[in-house]
Amino acid sequence: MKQNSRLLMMIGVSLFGLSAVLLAQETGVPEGMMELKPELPRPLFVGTPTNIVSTNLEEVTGQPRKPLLVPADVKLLSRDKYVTSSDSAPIIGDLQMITDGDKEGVDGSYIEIGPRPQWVQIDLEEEYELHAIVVWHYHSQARAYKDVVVMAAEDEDMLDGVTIVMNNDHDNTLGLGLGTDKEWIETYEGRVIDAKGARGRFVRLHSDGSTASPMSHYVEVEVYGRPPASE
Ligand SMILES: [Ca+2]
Ligand SMILES: [Ca+2]
Repeated sequence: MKQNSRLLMMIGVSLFGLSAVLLAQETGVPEGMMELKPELPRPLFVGTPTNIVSTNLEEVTGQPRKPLLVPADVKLLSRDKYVTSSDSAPIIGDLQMITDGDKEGVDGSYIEIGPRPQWVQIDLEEEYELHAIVVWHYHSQARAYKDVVVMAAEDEDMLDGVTIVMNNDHDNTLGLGLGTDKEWIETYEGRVIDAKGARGRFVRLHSDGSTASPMSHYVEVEVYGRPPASE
């Protein structure tokens, strides 16, 4: 009887080991990495709308997005961090709502700035190695925002150690360079941008209205990263 239970235990342990190996193979997540899984708000519409027209819009496939792998010690850095903007007096809401953790798409959860090109900027208070920036502009209605340029720098004026993390300003409206990234249709999932280890204390997000309005909107921005490796 004792031997039987030991045997069963051994089988159990090896099955557990096997399933762990299979799981690692299935997910394809290399050691030391993890899939970034931002907490998501409630969806306000379902399905992927195909009636949004814009010259630089990515192809709408209806497929779930590819997961972003980041180092396993990456943390959310931006919660409740101070936000400034080219428009210091938003038409709707308060700039600090961009980092308050509320990602709901409903009225009262987004800010409106603008019109035309504007930016918002988060001060992370220290320099970090950045791995992901997730942005929810507005998700109670399908639309695509224009001239989205995301950059990181050491200083608040974006002069020192500047990295352009993404740029979908394909015709250089903002004068920051020709962007090769695509516009996307906003959903409750937000947009996960790979920051590829860019360094910076300040993160600035540009935009220039959307397919729906000349104003820009933000529900939430999250910045994920870790302390830079010492040199
Ligand atoms: Ca918010
Ligand atoms: Ca443009």
